[in-house]
Amino acid sequence: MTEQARLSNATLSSLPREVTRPEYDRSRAKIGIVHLGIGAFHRAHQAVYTDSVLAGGDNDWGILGVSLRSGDTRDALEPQDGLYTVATRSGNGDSFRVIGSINRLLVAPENTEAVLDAMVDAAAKIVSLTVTEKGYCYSPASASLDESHPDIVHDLANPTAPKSAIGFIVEALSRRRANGTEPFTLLSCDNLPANGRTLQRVVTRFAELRDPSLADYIRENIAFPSTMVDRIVPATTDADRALTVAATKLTDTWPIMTEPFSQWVVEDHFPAGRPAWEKFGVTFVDDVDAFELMKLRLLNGSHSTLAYLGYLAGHETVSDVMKAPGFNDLIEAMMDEEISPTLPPLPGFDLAAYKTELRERFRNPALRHRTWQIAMDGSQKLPQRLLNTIRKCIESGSSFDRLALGVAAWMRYVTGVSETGAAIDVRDPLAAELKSRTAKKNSADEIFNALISMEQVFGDDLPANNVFRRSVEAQLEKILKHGAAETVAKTT
Ligand code: CS2
Repeated sequence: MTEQARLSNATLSSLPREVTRPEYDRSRAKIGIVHLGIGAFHRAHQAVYTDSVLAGGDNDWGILGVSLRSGDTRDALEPQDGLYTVATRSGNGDSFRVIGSINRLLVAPENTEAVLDAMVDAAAKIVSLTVTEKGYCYSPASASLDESHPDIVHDLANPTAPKSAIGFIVEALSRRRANGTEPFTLLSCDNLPANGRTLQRVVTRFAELRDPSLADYIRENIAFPSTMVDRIVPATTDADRALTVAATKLTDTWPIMTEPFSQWVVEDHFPAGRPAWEKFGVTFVDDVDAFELMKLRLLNGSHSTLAYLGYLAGHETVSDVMKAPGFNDLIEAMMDEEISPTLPPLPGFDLAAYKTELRERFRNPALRHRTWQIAMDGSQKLPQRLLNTIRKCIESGSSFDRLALGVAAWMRYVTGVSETGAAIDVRDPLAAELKSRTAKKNSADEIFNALISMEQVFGDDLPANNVFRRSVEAQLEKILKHGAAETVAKTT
């Protein structure tokens, strides 16, 4: 087989007709958005909506993508002029679209000043983030800044050469204030409850520790709209790269695989201006909290539950898990009986249809979304996905055995040994602590006791709550005795 040419501005015109591509003059775009955390999710979601804005003729909203850690994305995309392919995959077939909204890429540890310069540039009106839960350098249970976090300690000691997203944001705002440049809007696009307010809390606290007048400036001048983001984006594999070359006849070293569904609900508070994203499917609302809670608890809560139980039961992907005995019923009952009653009302919203569609999305046979991928960073995900929902059930005196099964599966998973005795590659910022806490713990009460005192995860209420203890321990007991597959198959 001959080597295919690389995707780039120069080769765009050779794409097969059925591949959608930027038809606008990319060179005219100004950098209006600096995005921190230029990973697969951003490239499948906000960058796609913004590509449509640029195609619509508004050149003010090109994206500068910043990686806060590794240079992988820059290395893949720079030779492609920032272009990449999004493959939208489902049981009905695939479609391919080349996205042109990423105009420049920077790797923060290699080029701190260039990142700060871009953030200070007056044309940048929005700084957006997908840095995942752990990128907020907070305690997940309380959602307040973790002042002992190594990156925060570093950034407070070296404010002009930051490492964390929080450090970059505060330094850039400080420079804009000093220059008299209008501030930008901060747009969190991570899966956190009230993500705008959470970002505001950690940013303001960090600024307070640097200089209280800077914190006042931020309180008075900076907008932090909350958002709910939703699109399933599995990690790209070599098979996906081959699929993309076959369809586009060009080599793309980092194409993105995703599903047809995409949703973005945003609070409309952008004093410095924003793209007309509403023309391209984004919903603007006054208050996003109810949407965010619905999505976090129903989608992400179910996802994590399927991931831990499914991994333990030996399934590689979510669609495999959904086919295994009992899983669909478990998730359906968990959504209807345990999660839905905890959700704030969303008048006019068809919740039943939303839940049915969610399960359909999990079944998408064309997406190979690995249970292991979703299982990552559980210590950061559990509070908002499962534990807050359980708190609501405890408050109302209703049962939550299925949610407890999800928590128990996480506890079993982080012991680091699978049901066949193989090692589990537990990826989590607290992996070392999880490992040492669970070492040589075998029974349900030993494992539960080893983990429940992690205040960052369980707060100061759940460790003392006997209803919680009884329910989670009982489920953990079942998983240990019968294995995850049988436990799920028998759960009604
Ligand atoms: C997933 C999410 O990896 C995970 O933890 O639950 O990334 C999920 O696919 C997205 O939130 C969907 O919008």
